[in-house]
Amino acid sequence: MAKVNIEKKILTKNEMKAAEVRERLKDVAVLNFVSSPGSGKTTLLENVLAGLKEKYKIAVVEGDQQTTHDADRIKAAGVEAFQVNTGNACHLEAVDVERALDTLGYDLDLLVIENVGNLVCPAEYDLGEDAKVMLISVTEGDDKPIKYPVMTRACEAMIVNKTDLLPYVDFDVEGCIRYAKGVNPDLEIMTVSCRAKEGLDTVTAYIEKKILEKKGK
Ligand SMILES: Nc1nc2c(ncn2[C@@H]2O[C@H](COP(=O)(O)OP(=O)(O)O)[C@@H](O)[C@H]2O)c(=O)[nH]1
Ligand SMILES: [Mg+2]
Repeated sequence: MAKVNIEKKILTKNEMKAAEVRERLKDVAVLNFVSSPGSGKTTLLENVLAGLKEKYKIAVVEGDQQTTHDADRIKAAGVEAFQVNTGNACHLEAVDVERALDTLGYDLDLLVIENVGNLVCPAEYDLGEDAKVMLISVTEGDDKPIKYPVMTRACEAMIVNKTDLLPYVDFDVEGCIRYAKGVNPDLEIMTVSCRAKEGLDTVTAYIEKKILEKKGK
């Protein structure tokens, strides 16, 4: 007799919550920014969102173990922000995003999530986002995309930041991109310097494309 194997993936509590968040944000572009601490996530958001906020309704969920520094910086740039302090935890969970949205509201064009700074556990947690975006700064070493392949594979785009510091560090941009593409050939790559204000238009265009894709649905 022929045997049929029926396998059903059992969703974790976080995956179920992420699905709920995704459903409620089905017309909103949701981007989850991940990186090592200090790569420049908040600086990039301060720069890029300041322009986009003139056209779109934007909110930011900030994740850090402690302090409200990043939410304060985003608010100072004129964008709504909600700080989640994760205490001992190394990542945000979908329930944190849901809690933030209770305050921020769902009437948005773009929700940006800045995850807790590390390239390990945020890779494993779906927050209901459309895409994860990884930052790497040139002071970190160009091999990070292959040292943290789970994250590299989980991301849609990688932004290489702090290119103004290239003359002072041993960082091979092409080599870094080669490592990254070796792990995830579809990765979209952008290079920027938030300090020198270079490449920011490319990031703005990427985010705007994500907003318009969701609006078009
Ligand atoms: N030289 C240089 N410094 C930068 C650049 N972008 C950010 N920084 C600095 O890097 C540090 C960490 O930035 P921050 O945005 O807080 O990083 P986050 O932890 O990833 O959010 C700050 O001192 C920033 O001023 C850049 O393009 N060039
Ligand atoms: Mg930050």
